[in-house]
Amino acid sequence: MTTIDSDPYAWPYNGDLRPENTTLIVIDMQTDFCGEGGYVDKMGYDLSLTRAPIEPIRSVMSAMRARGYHIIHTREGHRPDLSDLPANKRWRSRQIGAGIGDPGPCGRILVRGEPGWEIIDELAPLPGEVIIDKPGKGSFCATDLELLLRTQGIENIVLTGITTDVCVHTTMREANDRGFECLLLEDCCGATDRGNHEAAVKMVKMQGGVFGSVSDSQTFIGQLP
Ligand code: C5J
Repeated sequence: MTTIDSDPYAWPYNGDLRPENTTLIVIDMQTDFCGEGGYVDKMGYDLSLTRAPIEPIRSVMSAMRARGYHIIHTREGHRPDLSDLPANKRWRSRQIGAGIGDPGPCGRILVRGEPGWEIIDELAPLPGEVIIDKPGKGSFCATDLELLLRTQGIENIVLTGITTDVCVHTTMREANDRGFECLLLEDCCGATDRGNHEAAVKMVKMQGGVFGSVSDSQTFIGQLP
């Protein structure tokens, strides 16, 4: 029986925490979401909020790599011909002055292969680590993530990345509904608004842990088997 001190329950619920059945997922740590000239910057949000999780994620990723846990990265982005970009998503992004597919300081915004779409150097995937390219906010929609998790025998998912209230939350909800046991590491996530980050963390803890449980990087690293 191995668990991590978490709120509202010690995670995972069944105490079965092993490298073989557990993955870290690092969501959308791309220049477009936390780098100068990227999508979030163009929308005028405070980059310090989405950059805050970089160091905590780095520590968690290094501890999990050292113990042989699965590591999965995701990237939000669209095909260069924008054939997978819903018209309403493009229209809304243009409303706020950061049109997806339009040129910007880091190349075309949220387009696969452009500099802004790349994962930041500090959290670059190692060769052999899984990268999921997703056109939407959730990591399960229009990807092979679920197939990969089931094939590898993964039951527990540790969620990190940006943004807490959008892609991290959507992925956590999708995973929870599929029966995966989820842990959110609070300081390893960030949102474009501090209040939204706090609200998103609080939502997880309702109803006895409606989407899973919540811990932090130092507690997690200190107790990880
Ligand atoms: C957003 C994301 N916020 N990665 N994407 O549009 O959360």
